Amino acid sequence: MTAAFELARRGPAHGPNPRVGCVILAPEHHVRGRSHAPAGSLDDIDVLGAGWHRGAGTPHAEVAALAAARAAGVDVRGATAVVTLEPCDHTGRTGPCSQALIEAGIARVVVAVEDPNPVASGGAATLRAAGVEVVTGVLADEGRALLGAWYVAVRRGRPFVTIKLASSLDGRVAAADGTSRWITSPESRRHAHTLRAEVDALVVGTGTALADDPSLTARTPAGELAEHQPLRVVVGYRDLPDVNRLQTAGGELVQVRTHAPAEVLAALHVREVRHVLVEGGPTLAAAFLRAGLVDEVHAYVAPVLLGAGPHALGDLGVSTISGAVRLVPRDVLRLGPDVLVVSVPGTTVGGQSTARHEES
Ligand code: AOF
Ligand code: ZN
Repeated sequence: MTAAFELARRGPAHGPNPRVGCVILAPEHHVRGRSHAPAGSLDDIDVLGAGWHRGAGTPHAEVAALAAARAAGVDVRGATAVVTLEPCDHTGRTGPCSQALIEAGIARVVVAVEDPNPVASGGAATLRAAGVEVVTGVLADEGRALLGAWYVAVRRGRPFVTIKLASSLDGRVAAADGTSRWITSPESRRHAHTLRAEVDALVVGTGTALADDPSLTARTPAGELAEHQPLRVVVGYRDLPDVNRLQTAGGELVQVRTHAPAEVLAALHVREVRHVLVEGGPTLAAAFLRAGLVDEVHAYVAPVLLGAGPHALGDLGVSTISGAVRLVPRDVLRLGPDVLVVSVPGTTVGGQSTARHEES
């Protein structure tokens, strides 16, 4: 399974489909149980085929692994398929993997995570009904972590939401006269671009679009456009007559005419967007937090003091300290002179915040 995870990681982190890996083991493997093989090493195991999913519309991991075995001229009848996600049971962009495994004569399927996608799930039951032995839940926590935003988005039926804040040490995003370039360091901005290249949509409010005329593209450290460009989404009713950079090369520009975060997410869910990055401004970020529609907060903090000027976040409706939105820190990263704090919403248990867990 560890090797299947490695294969899955080769797939793209963005896009409507999950990252999935599959390894097909010779029939005698699970009988001999070569437990002395180091974790993740396939050297000592009889692998008949391996594959991973390369993005929506391409073969699923199981089909890719079966094709690799076929290309190598090996017989997979009676073999074990180790898959990071339950084989699908539907015809979507491609056919059902459950049938492909049955037709190939696979005898046993080992799965990390059950498919949370109601449209595609059911593969385990179909396989069992056909006489295939199925084991699920192997290294499931690691499998869910690998599926990341996709897993949460598909389970909740709405995109996973990351809010990005970038501010001075005193929580400001611009000086009193509105100038804001640059508060955070080049290292922080580079880091933010790597995240942009992994999400499906960048979301800003009309206020930010009109005031900053951002390009909302994912760029490489050399300043070129990254291979994958997320959708550029502007939320709000105002027309965008003068935006220039948003019209230049990059992801498709979409305006969602609403102020309700849930409606924004519903519109993007229809487009199979799994992960959105809300980049501001303060009003839109606050609206998502007030609606309880934030899964992760990325706060870039620069050792800069402004003492005046707008804040990173608008009114959350918190009037007294007991109402504070307390998050659970997950990661702290130093980026040049700056610090990135990644935190997630918590559930408060006896005054202590604990991270909200995503379970099957
Ligand atoms: C993948 N790759 O390796 C596996 C998937 O639209 P489709 O036909 O590509 O189906 C996508 C669904 O299939 C996906 O949401 C997930 O539930 C299931 N399994 N998908 O893209 C794979 N095994
Ligand atoms: Zn499939």
